[in-house]
Amino acid sequence: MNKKFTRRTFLKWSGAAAATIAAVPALPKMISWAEGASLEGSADFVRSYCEMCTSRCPIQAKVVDGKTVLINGNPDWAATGGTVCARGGSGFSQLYDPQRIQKPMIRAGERGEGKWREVSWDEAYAFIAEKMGAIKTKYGPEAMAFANRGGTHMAYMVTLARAFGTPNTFTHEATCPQARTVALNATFGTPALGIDYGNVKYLLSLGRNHFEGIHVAQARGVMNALSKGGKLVSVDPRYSITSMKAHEWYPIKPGTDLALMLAINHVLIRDRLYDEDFVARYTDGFEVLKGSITEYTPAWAEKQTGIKSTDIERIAKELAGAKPRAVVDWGWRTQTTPEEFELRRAIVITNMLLGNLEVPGGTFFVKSPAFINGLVGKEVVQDMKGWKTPPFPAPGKPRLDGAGVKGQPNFMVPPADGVVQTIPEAILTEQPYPVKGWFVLRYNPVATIPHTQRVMDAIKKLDLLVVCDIYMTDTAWMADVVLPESTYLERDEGFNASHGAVPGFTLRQQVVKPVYDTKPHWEIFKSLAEKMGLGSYFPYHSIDEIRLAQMGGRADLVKETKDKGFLSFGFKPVFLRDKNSVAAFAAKVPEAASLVNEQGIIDKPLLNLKTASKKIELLSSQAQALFGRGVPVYRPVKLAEENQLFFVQGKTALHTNGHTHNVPWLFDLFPAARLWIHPETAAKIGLKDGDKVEYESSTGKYQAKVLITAGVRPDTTFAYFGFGRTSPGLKRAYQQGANSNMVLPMAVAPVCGTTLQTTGITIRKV
Ligand SMILES: Nc1nc2c(c(=O)[nH]1)N[C@H]1C(S)=C(S)[C@@H](COP(=O)(O)OP(=O)(O)OC[C@H]3O[C@@H](n4cnc5c(=O)[nH]c(N)nc54)[C@H](O)[C@@H]3O)O[C@H]1N2
Ligand SMILES: Nc1nc2c(c(=O)[nH]1)N[C@H]1C(S)=C(S)[C@@H](COP(=O)(O)OP(=O)(O)OC[C@H]3O[C@@H](n4cnc5c(=O)[nH]c(N)nc54)[C@H](O)[C@@H]3O)O[C@H]1N2
Ligand code: SF4
Ligand SMILES: [Mo]
Repeated sequence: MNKKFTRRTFLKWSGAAAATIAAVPALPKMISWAEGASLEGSADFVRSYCEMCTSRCPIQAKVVDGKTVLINGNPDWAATGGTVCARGGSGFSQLYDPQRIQKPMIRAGERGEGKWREVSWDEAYAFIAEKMGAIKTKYGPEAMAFANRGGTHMAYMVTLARAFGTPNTFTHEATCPQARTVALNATFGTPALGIDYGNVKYLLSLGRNHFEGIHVAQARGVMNALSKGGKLVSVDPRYSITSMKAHEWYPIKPGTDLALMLAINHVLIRDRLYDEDFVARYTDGFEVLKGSITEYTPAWAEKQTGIKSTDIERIAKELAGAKPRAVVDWGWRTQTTPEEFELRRAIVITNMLLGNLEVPGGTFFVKSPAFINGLVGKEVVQDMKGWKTPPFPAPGKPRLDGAGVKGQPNFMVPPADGVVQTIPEAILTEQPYPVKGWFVLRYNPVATIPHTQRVMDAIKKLDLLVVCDIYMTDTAWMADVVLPESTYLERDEGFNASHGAVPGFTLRQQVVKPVYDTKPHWEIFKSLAEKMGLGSYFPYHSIDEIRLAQMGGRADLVKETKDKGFLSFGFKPVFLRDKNSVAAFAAKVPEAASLVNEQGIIDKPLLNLKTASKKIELLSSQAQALFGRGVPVYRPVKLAEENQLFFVQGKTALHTNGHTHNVPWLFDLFPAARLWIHPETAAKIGLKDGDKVEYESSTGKYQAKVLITAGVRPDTTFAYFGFGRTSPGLKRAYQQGANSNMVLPMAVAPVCGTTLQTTGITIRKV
């Protein structure tokens, strides 16, 4: 495949199959608004933020007679324009779903048999406290692992874990953006950077699927850029909705993006198209980088990627022509190859060669209160404080995954996130030590960590699995105790950091009273800790107390946020290398005026980074010293055997990861994903559209129907992620559509510790 696709040529080329490309199922059934709610009566509007995915967009919910009837975006939140996506708008379908977990439950039969005993909250806490106590006595506290998706739940979970004495707390990040995080850290000494999508002139996306992997503010940013004449180039082995909206689509061979980026860097450096002043002033290691890319010519990259060398040359030149408002998206879900650290580093380096840091339409450091206060050397913006707890006991053993542990392969992985897929390995192998208990919160590892069977086998070996969720998920189905949390529409919470080019916080507020016998996480953790004799670590009594502590006692800020749904500090977006925004910043914060240099910019922080050289490290001194990976180098990877097809996944606009497939409205919109297969490949296997197939990798197999479409490379298959659920407790979604993680292998990528979500499969008709 060596073709450039514009929208036009694509449609010509794909012929009749084009009609099936979008793969979005037929028109939705009409479903009535929140059952039983009348649209008459008094309406209230409550401002909060969404949790139908972790983009966490600010919302406004309309409540009539105590029932939520409509969810919109917060009309005052400019970045989303007061809009939500289809999932956000369906929040109340989840809220009123009778298939939610309605009461705490303790397993009554064999693990995974589906027999439960409904219990009181107190009995559930007592059960967990006793089992955790027994694990601690027999194996030590580190034999308990805690995993949580991340976000506002995190502080509570980590507090309980540390008080209990285990260092083993995890987020989902190793299955999602961790390669990007580690690459940004290696380059800048911080991962807290963003992209100013709305002002970009040229955006190159390597599988950043803005219009299906949705973050409303970012998607709107890209749409704004396009409407202002910006160019979008999509590189993706399949025709995503993002590819559809792009000016050009390149169906790259899976797992070869690094070759493309190295060749782009080659052209930028070979033709001196990079920003020489920027590179000289702010970066370190350019000469080593230059020496490392000489062989990575566009002709070489064409052989790896299937993208014509002339197109690679042109894209590099167009990027340079649009600089500094030219960006290569560093991606979100970074799981395409085991060489993901190198790929994300190469992308970050391209951006720095384009000199796009701290300018509108480029990349920027997130302006958290800590960043701004640190910059001006004084507190000018309120930051979160939190409550004081007694000191935690020192953990007796290091983390089981070695994240942040000197001398370990996962040293560069932030220990706050860890390498979550090592939990099942540790349970099964008892290495580096036995793990006997797993506390899982707002997280569904059975559905979302590759090699499902291995995760299930590990769970079967546990003494205790606690799951706190809203649905009887694939993981909850295997638990000893299930704790039903109130949904985001039923609970109050503390502040949520929502910083970007300006600092800001959002606030979750209860929209309606809990429908079932459920509780918010901050109450669950406090009660559980009290049962375990660890109550002093959770000294608050109410949500108001938590919020006030977070805002350093500023009742006025709490009130303002309750009313508006968010707290902003009246800043315009701050880009430190842009004269206009620096002038606006200095006018608002007089302390900043002395930092402005003769060019009218503030670049002190860019010359004082937390890297060894204090500069932007094109050559990462840390990755060089530890792993000999200072600059990105191409190591070919084998993702599929010769007789196999690549299997890749992506998000659908209508569902979230392993979360929403059982939500009534969303299930009705998209109940079951099919396996995409190219017409030529289908013909070779003798498949018709809609045929049922078995697909098999060296890890496992599964069955699903096929969708025959020219929107995928002939050597590749694609499925929307999150279908094919294993929990009979999800009565709608159970076994509907193509499962992904049944066939994906367990992997830990070098340096960044990410999983791998590409593999090779064979297909046969059943
Ligand atoms: N509607 C919706 N929105 C979401 C989510 C959701 O589940 N649903 N989840 C949220 C989360 S957690 C995340 S991480 C983000 C994810 O946001 P993205 O990472 O932008 O979304 P994905 O669809 O997972 O994007 C992966 C794309 O990469 C392509 N791809 C696969 N292999 C390769 C390869 O080797 N090279 C290239 N260039 N492309 C490849 C896939 O075909 C797919 O189109 O979305 C967030 N927003
Ligand atoms: N093969 C393959 N694997 C993947 C991916 C892929 O594309 N392909 N995508 C990866 C990505 S990008 C990510 S981010 C992960 C995501 O996987 P996870 O981190 O597991 O995240 P989700 O599936 O979004 O949500 C986790 C759980 O949170 C529960 N939940 C929702 N709201 C609440 C709440 O208010 N309280 C509580 N207690 N629980 C709640 C949901 O019911 C769900 O069970 O999966 C990864 N795994
Ligand atoms: S992207 Fe959609 S589902 Fe996710 S938080 Fe925003 S509105 Fe909610
Ligand atoms: Mo993700």
